This record gives sequence, C-alpha cells and structure tokens, in this order.
Amino acid sequence: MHEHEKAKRIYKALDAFRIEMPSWGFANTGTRFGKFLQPAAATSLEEKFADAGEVNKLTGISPDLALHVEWDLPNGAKDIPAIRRLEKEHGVRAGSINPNLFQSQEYKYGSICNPDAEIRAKALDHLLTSVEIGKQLGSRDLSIWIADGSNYPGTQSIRRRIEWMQEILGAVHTALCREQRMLIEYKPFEPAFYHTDIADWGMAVELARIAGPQARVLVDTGHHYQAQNIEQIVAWLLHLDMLGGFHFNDRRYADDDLTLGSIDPYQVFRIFHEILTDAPDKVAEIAFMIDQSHNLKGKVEAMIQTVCTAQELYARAALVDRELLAELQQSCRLVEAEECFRGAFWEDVRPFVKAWRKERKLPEEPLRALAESGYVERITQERQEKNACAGSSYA
Ligand code: LRH
Ligand code: MN
Repeated sequence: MHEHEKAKRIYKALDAFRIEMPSWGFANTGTRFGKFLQPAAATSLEEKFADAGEVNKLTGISPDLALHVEWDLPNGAKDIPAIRRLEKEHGVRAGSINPNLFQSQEYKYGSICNPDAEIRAKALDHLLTSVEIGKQLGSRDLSIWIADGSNYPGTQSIRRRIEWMQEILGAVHTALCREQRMLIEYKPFEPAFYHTDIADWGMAVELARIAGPQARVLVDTGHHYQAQNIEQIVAWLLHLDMLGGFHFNDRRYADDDLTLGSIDPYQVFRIFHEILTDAPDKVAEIAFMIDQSHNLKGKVEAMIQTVCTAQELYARAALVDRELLAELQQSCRLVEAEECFRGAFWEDVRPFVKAWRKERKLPEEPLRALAESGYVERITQERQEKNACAGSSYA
C-alpha cells in the first residue's frame, strides 16, 4: 500500500476515534491485599476532572470522563451543578454514568437479584437516580455492571434471580429518555465465585433485548475466561446489532485491569478489525471506554499511555486492506490472508499518528509533553499532604 494511501486511511480513522477515561483511573486503587498510595492521586471530583483535562489537552481524543455515581456523585443529582462547572473549567464532558450496586452492605446477597424485595426496590431506586443524573448531564450511556451472584451451589435460585433482574432492567429502560442507552456489562466471576447473574455475552444480549430497543451489551475485555475468543463475541454482537461499547484494559490472568495493550496488543487490534470491517460508519455508536486501575503506574501517565496505545492500534487496524483480505478469505488462501491481516499489525504507524497530531496542533508525543509540562510535579506538591494520610488498606 502506498504511503499516501496509508496516511489517508489512518487520518480518516483517527478523525473518528475517541476514547472515554474512567474517573476512578485517576484515584488510588488497589487489590484485596491493599493499595499503594500515590502522592499525585486524585481524591476529589475537581482533581479527577483536572487530570482528565490534562490528558485530553495532550491527546485531543479523550473529551469524556466516565463517572461512578457513589464515588463521584455522593450527593446524587445535587452534585450536578458542580460537575457542570468542572466540565467548563477543564474542557471535559461527563461521559457514561456508572451506578454502584456492589458496595453497600445490604447488597451482600445481591442488589437487583436479591431475594428481599425491599433491597431490590432500593437497587432500582439507585438505578433510576442514575438515569436522572444522566438525563440532566446530557450523557448518552448508563453503564450497568451488576456484581450479583452467589458463592456456593444451592444457596440461591438462579432462575428466580433472572426474573427479578428482567423486571428491574425493564423498569430502568422505561425511565430512559430518547437519547439515552443502557449498556449491560457481563462478567464471569468476582466478587461472586460460584455463579454471577450476568456472567457472559449471551445472558447480557438476552437481558438487553428483553429490556428494550435502547439497551446494548458492554464488552469489558477483562471479563472473559482465558481461552475465550473476544473478537468472535464482538463479531456476533455486531451481527446482532447489540454492541454498545467496550471497557478496554489488559490482563494476564483474570480481571487484572492492566493498561490496554500491555500484555496482548494484538487482541485489541483484532477487536478493532471486526469493528472497522463491519461498521466503519457506525463507530460513533460504539462507546470506546477505558476501565483500568493504575495500582503501580503513575495515573496520569498511564492514562495518556493507554489513550495513545489505543489510537495507534486503531490506526494499524485501519491499514488492513479489507477488499484484498475478503478475496483471500473467500478463496481460502490462508497464508496470504494471514499476512495481509497481520501485516497491518506489524506496521509502525507512529510517524503517521505524530503527523496527524502535529496537523491538529497537538503534541506529537503526549507522554513527553506531559513530562515537560511539570503537571505531575505540580499536582504532587498540591496533593501529597492530603494523600499521605489516606488509608492504604483495601478494607
Ligand atoms: C467490574 C468493572 C465495572 C466497574 C468496575 C470499576 O469489574 O469492570 O465496569 O464498575 O469495574
Ligand atoms: Mn468494566
């Protein structure tokens, strides 16, 4: 493929590529064995918007910040005026709204699947509050992850829990306004270790279909068994027109929430290929979002690294000669097809991506620009005292 053609394809793809940051990616997070506090970590919503603003300023492709209701809007809709101010101040919009039905004590036996009708009603109330917050903020997606499940066989009725779930997700769908969507995220295990009520893409598709036409499925790349073929699931969801979006991260073992492309960059390339092959013009309907916890890496650095890695992998996927590949696939010319496909992954697209950034008055190397900006040193000064006295144990 001629260099000029490569540039044209990459520029067209990058002009449409945007990826949403998670507010919790800037905060101190850890594992069940504790968390290592970072002096520069964000603890307030103001600081999370400030860090997101810096990432968007240096990358130009991450204008949205996902919010987690309990963590970012502890006062519910009353926190909306503050968020409006922060959006203006930092040039970042409130993105997907993430209800939290996994933290409070009464959800021990579940939230929307809890045998206790009062607790289910409380969970529905929180979901409806989250819908309202999304409406008032004008954010499109309500991103629902349900941690519900059980730890021991025979201790819960899996069937009855499906009925309770359907009922409540239906009520949530009814509350959506026309512009809103509800994304149903599946996860095979953790925190539950025997059964999880929304454990895989099939369950999520059925629940979304039953809930209504504004419901779609969210694919968190960390929520799959080791050998599962994630891009095949993506192809099916595209085929069924049920793909709502992604939580991108990487993993070696389970839901490790490591930085995108750090373990298996080829995985993300294969996912982007399915999307660019099936629906290059429908990309805006697919929410590309990051869901990571930066337990050891500097959080702003890790976020910029992630946004840039996603951008570069998307550019590579744009270089696959899909017309030629379709011919080679049709005629089962396996090695040629594989070389046509994987050849794009081997391409070093960084010079094109740098040129794309330069043309848009963005720093060619956002990570170097961050280092030269002194931003991390400044927020470290401002926040280290407050962070020093935060608790480091997870519990
Ligand atoms: C669950 C999950 C979900 C979020 C949480 C922070 O593992 O992926 O998307 O709410 O992480
Ligand atoms: Mn997730």
